[in-house]
Amino acid sequence: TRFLTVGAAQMGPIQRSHTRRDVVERLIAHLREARRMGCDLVVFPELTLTTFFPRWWMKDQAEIDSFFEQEMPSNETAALFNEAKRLDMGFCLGYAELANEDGRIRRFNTSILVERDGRIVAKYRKVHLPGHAGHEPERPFQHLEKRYFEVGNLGFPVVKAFGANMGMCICNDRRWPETYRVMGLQNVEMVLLGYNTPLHNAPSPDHDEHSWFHNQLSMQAGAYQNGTWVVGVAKGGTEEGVPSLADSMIVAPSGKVVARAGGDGDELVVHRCDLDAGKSYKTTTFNFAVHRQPDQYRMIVER
Ligand code: CDT
Repeated sequence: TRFLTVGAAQMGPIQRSHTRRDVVERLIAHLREARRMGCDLVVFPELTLTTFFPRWWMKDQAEIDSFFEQEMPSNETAALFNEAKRLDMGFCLGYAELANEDGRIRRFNTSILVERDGRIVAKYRKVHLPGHAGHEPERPFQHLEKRYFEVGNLGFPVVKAFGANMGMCICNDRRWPETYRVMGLQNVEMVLLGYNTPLHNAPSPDHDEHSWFHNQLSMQAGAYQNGTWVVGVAKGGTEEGVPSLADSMIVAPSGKVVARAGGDGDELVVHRCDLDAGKSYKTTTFNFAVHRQPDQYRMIVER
């Protein structure tokens, strides 16, 4: 059997006054603890390097772009890459990406997977962008991902890394079965995902009390139905006055939660994952080649 020891590096709040350098210092503290606990891979949340800026309506493009990274590694994140390499550990990092592509500037909500030698081996750009594009001042805070980001254009890639088939998705993606299934069809063995989930959703406040349940339900279903590990990592706590779900967790291919954060601050949740644990699911109940009926699912891609 193959094992991979993974650390879900939950982060407490990152306020607007915190610099990239402040954040990277906290990320490095996570790496060092993860090393002591025998981790091979550390997973950081969505938009790890700054506060969750889509909560604000901004018009000044320079102000907006101050939350984006133009290169990776950057001056501020080089220390993270160097420390991980020195410790012989990989990591997954979410950040706002400013890319110059097809002759124009494009902005994505991105995560990358970095191998032990410091190489970026996979990139994912968030597909399901929640929230709204226009200013809705009646909300206590905004959720302007549809304003600040384009829909990701890389699909859901699954790559061989850390001796496994690794995939990524980001936050709202975890609520959609298609996310996991597209990776399941590529034989994914571990899905790495970071999230920022405010505990209040203005258009549907009756869902608020179910935030914990919906988070867990989505990740457990995705894991079980595709025979894959799911590593869900929060930025939790109260950030700029907005309380967010913590509850980072590692879910086995059985759908069982095997490790979980206790608090809502910086906290490392570790599990030694048996990468072959998904095999019995992939070869029986969810043997796709034998049991799936894609002809009957056409509507899914036609509408
Ligand atoms: N970051 C992110 O995708 N958060 C969403 C909140 C949606 S409320 C408009 C989530 O699905 O957790």
